Amino acid sequence: HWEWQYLDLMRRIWEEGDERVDRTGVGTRSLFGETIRFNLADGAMPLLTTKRVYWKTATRELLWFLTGDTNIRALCAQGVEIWTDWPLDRYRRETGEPIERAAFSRRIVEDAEFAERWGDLGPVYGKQWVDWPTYQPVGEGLYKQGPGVNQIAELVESLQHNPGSRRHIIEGWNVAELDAMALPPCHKTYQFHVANGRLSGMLFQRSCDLGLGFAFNMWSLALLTRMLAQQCNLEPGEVVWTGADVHLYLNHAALVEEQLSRIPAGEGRLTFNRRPASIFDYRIEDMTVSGYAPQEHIAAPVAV
Ligand code: UFP
Repeated sequence: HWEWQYLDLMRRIWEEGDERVDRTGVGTRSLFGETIRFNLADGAMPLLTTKRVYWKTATRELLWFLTGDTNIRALCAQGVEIWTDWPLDRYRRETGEPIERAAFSRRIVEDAEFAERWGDLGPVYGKQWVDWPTYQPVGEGLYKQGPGVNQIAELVESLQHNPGSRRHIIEGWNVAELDAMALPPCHKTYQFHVANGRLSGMLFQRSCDLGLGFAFNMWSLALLTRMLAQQCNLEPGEVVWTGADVHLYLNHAALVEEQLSRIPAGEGRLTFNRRPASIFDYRIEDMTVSGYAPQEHIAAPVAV
């Protein structure tokens, strides 16, 4: 079962990882430079079976990236709170008001002006993926904003018309704008590869919370690859996940112990209910996952 790659990595990090102080102050054990592979043949998807993975949440996030949106409002409106803590933190810091997360999220959904003021994450993935800023010289040392680059649209173009290219890349790491982002991209670089009519996808993730983040990041890599394959009339190939700083937070001991006691079994499969007109037209209702019978979800604290 492919999932042993994940469980073995979890065990290795917990037993042999270097203990380090991290940005969040929680502390981690970490290994540097790890790979996990998965074959997408026959609709198979890399969903962990040793705990329930909320794939719809990850899917809604990916679809939100593709709209170019960087405001959490559309996510909160769908009950997706994975980005809420960053704006919430800023709001509490800047206003001193000890608002509850649920109340903050509700206000974001109900009050458009409030969302405008407090809900934006800065130029994170969505912005960079579909509207990477460009600058045009207009005079001596003067520039004006040029048209944004839609990396996703260009990727579909290049996969369709120049499949042999070694430049099928989506980049999130816009160096000039990192300071303005709530969180610099973790899943920062995707590269795609076409061979024998099959599309494979690879992710370079600079930083991975193996206990919480990985399951989402692996799903999204596979889903994006499947969507691109469908749009480009290619068969799904393989996904290759690579993590640079792959870590377990020290407060995830209970999760690690529980998950390592479980045995992976079965496999989730994904079918698309239709072929949307473009890569930007997918909706959550277009996706059906079957055969996914995971073990119970394991909750663990998120380090912000
Ligand atoms: N993290 C992930 N995957 C993600 C994401 C965040 O694993 O998609 F957005 C984790 C990695 C790390 C933390 O534990 O969030 C980001 O912190 P830093 O920027 O210091 O690496």
